[in-house]
Amino acid sequence: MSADTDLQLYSYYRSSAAYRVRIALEIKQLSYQQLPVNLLSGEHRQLEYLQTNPGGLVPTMSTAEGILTQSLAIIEYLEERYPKPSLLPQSAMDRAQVRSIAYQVAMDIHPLNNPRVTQFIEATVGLNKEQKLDWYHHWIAQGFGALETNLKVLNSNGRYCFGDRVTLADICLIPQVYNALRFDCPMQDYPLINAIYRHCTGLPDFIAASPESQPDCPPK
Ligand SMILES: N[C@@H](CCC(=O)N[C@@H](CS)C(=O)NCC(=O)O)C(=O)O
Repeated sequence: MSADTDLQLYSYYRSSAAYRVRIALEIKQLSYQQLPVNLLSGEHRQLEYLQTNPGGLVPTMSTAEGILTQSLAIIEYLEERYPKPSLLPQSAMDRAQVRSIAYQVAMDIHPLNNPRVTQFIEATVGLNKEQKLDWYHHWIAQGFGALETNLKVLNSNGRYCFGDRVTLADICLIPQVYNALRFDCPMQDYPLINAIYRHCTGLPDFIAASPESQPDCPPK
């Protein structure tokens, strides 16, 4: 790991958005200090954290140049500041294809299953636990169904979403699959997504970034 950075990451071990940033940091071999924010106990809604991230979400990254929020903005910053190895392919079209997959996960799927959203519908619409799980499964099925087709169209090789190395697309997909498995989403209809998940979660950078490898992960 390179030691010439001054990066601190506010993270929660199970946060899929923080998991994205951790994977990017590992791939770029950047050293960073991790500052755990406990989403279960509500640390992210306390004044101290809100002063750093007014949206009350993780991740947040503190850099020598200032504070950054939003996982994709943080990853794009790392990509520009520390370009090698790159998380995007060469051509404009290929880069756009990779971003398209990444955004399907980060913008179309993930926001709908965020705890603050499911907690709100639980409290206001009065959904029970099972209905809340149905909500989660519904949006994963919609999102992963479209994603599986898109990956086929893009000729994914079943190891990575795009081309023959890790890109921003895998960085977004893997944490979302981790989450879907945690909530028992049926996964049998997504052979490509499953194959990419199996391959990438065996890579050392993904293992180091995984929830189970984080300092705030409770012991089993
Ligand atoms: N678009 C944001 C999403 C961040 C986000 O939703 N973080 C979740 C954890 S994965 C969170 O902090 N949730 C707190 C809550 O829902 O109360 C990003 O990519 O950074």
